[in-house]
Amino acid sequence: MEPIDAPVQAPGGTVEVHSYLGPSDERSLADDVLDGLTRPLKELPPKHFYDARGSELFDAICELPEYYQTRTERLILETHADDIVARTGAVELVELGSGSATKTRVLLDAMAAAGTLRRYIPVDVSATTVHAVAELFCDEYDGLSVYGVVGDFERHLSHLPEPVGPRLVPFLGGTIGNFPPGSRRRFLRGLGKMLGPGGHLLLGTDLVKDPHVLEAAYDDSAGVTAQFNLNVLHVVNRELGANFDVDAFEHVAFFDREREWIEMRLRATEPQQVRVEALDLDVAFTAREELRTEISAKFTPDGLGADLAAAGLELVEFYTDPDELFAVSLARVR
Ligand code: AVJ
Repeated sequence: MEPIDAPVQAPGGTVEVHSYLGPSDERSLADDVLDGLTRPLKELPPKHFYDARGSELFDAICELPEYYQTRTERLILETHADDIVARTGAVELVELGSGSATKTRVLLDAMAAAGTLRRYIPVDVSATTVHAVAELFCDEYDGLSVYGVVGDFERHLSHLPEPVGPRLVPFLGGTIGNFPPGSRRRFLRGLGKMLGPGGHLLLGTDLVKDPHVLEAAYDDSAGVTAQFNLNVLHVVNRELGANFDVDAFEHVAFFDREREWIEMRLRATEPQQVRVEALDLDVAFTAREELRTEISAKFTPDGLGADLAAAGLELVEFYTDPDELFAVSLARVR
């Protein structure tokens, strides 16, 4: 698919938005539900948490006392943004999934202050989001060019424009932890391919720590994470005409010490027969049967180095907070 929108001249800068989503992309939830609910161990990928309600709940999670990740990463970025910009000489920033505009602003501000900022490249599956951030940042940063890409950052990274200079690609929030180890390395290798000459990846990862601290972050006392987890059943009910009895599932979160990841599941409290109309699919849950909804990997510096190396990348700088709760790693192609 080719560009849908013509370049628009904006005061000082330019905005252009290209879309690569086709009809096949709407199949993703249906395909994932068909695959995931017919497996011997039932599973749904975490990307379907984020409808309007799910995104609201996630924003609420980020403010929870138990969920230290968001505020810690923000602090690390604020502390080291100038250093990151100085070390990379970055002139453009690629944003993968543009929900994180506040974190991006910290980096764009540092690039603007250093006088290097030329271009912003938001990539998001939502055309509305891409247009919104494009306009917002175009107004905010004088002379900024915006090259928006409407697409899935897991599949459409080959459509990014050629770099106009050293590129910075943040992948923040610990989202890399949602990938199982093999896909994680494959995805990181893909990111490496789009860095271009002198480009850097800026990777946010949660760190291995006391399991109680980790488990509290995914099972907060206000029950927000439980609501967030259960919301995926509402999504499937609404989008695919399913009839999950959401009240008959309970939230489960535990740290798998061997694999070093948090796992979230939904456990059926009683036997349940679920009909998914759009797929002409009937699924049975036995009492206490669990549906895995997310893994969220936690990292050690060594493990991170090994993943980066396996993806053809090398660590340039490892930024962390005083309590070593979270890390932001700067990496480049080896
Ligand atoms: C957005 C994937 C980083 O794994 O911590 C928050 C999502 N899940 N609480 C994470 C999430 C439960 C979050 N990521």
